Amino acid sequence: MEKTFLMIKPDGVQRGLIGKLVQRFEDKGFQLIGSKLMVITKEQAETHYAEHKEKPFFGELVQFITSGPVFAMVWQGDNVIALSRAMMGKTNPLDASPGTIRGDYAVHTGNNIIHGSDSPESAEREIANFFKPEELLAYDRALQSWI
Ligand code: 3AN
Repeated sequence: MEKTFLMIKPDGVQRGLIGKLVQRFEDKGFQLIGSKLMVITKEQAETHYAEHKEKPFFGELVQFITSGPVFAMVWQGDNVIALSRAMMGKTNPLDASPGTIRGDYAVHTGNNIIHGSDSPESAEREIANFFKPEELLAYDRALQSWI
């Protein structure tokens, strides 16, 4: 089953959006298999955003993501990577359609509420950066076969 790493960023946590955002992914039909509220270390942030190391906003990005608690999650389901990215909307809230998370809740690119892995390789790397294998639970859900 495909897995993805989703993270409600410090702005989403401060704005009290954890419940609403978890609800969206549950409503869609995905399964939450791990989650925790955590303050991520500078090292974890730099590993997570390594592809942006040369960008002018890198320092700001690391500063922001380590500035307060984030809600880190692992979700699973068919096509969960692409479908959760579609639910998040475009990176720049100016381009994010209404109805998407960023379209509904975000104004600026730097504070865009949520992160989601963009490929199976990123998902594997990001899950390993934030979770130990024993923090992910395999369990059956009675309604799974209806989705
Ligand atoms: P996404 O989160 O949609 O995959 P990425 O991977 O291109 O987007 O960017 C990672 C994060 O870096 C974004 N979520 C955003 O917080 C930040 N970011 C991207 N582009 C900019 C920018 N031009 N200025 C400030 N922050 C940016």
